Amino acid sequence: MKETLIICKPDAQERGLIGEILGRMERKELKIVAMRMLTINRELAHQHYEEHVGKGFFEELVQFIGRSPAVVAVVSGEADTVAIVRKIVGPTDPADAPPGTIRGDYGQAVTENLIHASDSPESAQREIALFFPELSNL
Ligand code: 3AN
Repeated sequence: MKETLIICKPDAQERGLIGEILGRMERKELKIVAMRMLTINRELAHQHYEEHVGKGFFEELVQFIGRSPAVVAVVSGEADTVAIVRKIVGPTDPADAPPGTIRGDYGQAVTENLIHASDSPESAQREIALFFPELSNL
C-alpha cells in the first residue's frame, strides 16, 4: 500500500507542531497528496475509532480528538508507507517511544500523543475513504 492516513491531533495544533509533523514526513521523501483541517465531531470520532467504542478510555478520546481542529492528510510513498509512517510516529505510549520518533520526541501521554497513523493497509483504505471520500479511486 503506497498511501496511508495521518491525523495531526488537537494537541499538535495547540502546541504548534503541525508543521514539524508534516515536515518529518516530507523530509523522509513522503508526499502529502491530500490534506484538510477539521474539528472531528463525535459522529466522525465514532466512525474513525470504531474498534475502541465501548472501551474505558473511549469517552476521553472523543473529548480530546474534538477539542481543537485536527489536520488530516494522506501520505504517499514508494511502498509499504503504512509501516514507514508508523516507524516515524513511534509506539502508542510515549513512554515506550524512542527518541527520534514523533511521540518519543514530543509526547508524554497515551491519549494526547500528537498523531494518528493507520495501523494496516486495510485501516489506511478505510480511513482514507472516511476522511477523503472524493479520493475513492486512489
Ligand atoms: P495508535 O494511535 O498507536 O494506532 P490505537 O489505535 O491503539 O493506537 O489507539 C488509538 C488512540 O486511542 C491512541 N492514539 C490514544 O490516543 C488512545 N488510546 C489507546 N489506548 C489508550 C489507553 N490505554 N488509554 C488512553 N488512551 C488510549
